[in-house]
Amino acid sequence: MPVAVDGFRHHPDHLDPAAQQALVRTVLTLAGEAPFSRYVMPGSGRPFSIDMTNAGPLGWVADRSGYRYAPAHPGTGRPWPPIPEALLALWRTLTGYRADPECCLINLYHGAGARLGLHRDEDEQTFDAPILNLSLGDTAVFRLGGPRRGDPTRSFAVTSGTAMVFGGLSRVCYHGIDRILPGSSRLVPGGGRINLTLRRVTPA
Ligand SMILES: O=C(O)CCC(=O)C(=O)O
Ligand SMILES: [Mn+2]
Repeated sequence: MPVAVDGFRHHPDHLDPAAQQALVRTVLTLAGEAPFSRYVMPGSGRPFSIDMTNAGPLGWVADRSGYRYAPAHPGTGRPWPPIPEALLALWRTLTGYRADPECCLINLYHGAGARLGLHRDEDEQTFDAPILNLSLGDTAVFRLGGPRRGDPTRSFAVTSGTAMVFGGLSRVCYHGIDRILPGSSRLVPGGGRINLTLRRVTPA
């Protein structure tokens, strides 16, 4: 474990190559129903450097007016597709949480400029449940800090097939993606990294 923060668990190679391939296919099918969008940041309207979509009853969305959870895709107006059974099974095994996740945010990082600034996941109504984070494709440089923005941070590489669980104190810790290492994996067609972030949004 590269980082010791209460409640944080890092499982490199949790998904074998066949499971990783199957998940990529699943994500591409989902993206056929709920296309990836390039959200913009509240206020500034500056675009993110990654593409996002969701599965589950609630999807995380961002626009000029803020960050929130919404039951439908902002572009198509259709409900998000259900969270695939394989992901629910991973959630149940790895988190042991008493209720299923309501959101699977799907992040697609492509190219040298793709990153995600330091932030906390705090748009949920409850921080009771852990967050499950799955990585597919190119290696990412993940940064993890503490519960306050000024706390020291560390970075470590996260490779394809890795599962990370953010429970306990780590649930409210700042984190982000400094960059990906383009070309470090051939898993994702066209290159890049897919991250799946599974969250409980409402109290169970
Ligand atoms: O890509 C990652 O591993 C982190 C994603 C993340 O922190 C988020 O979507 O809130
Ligand atoms: Mn996050």
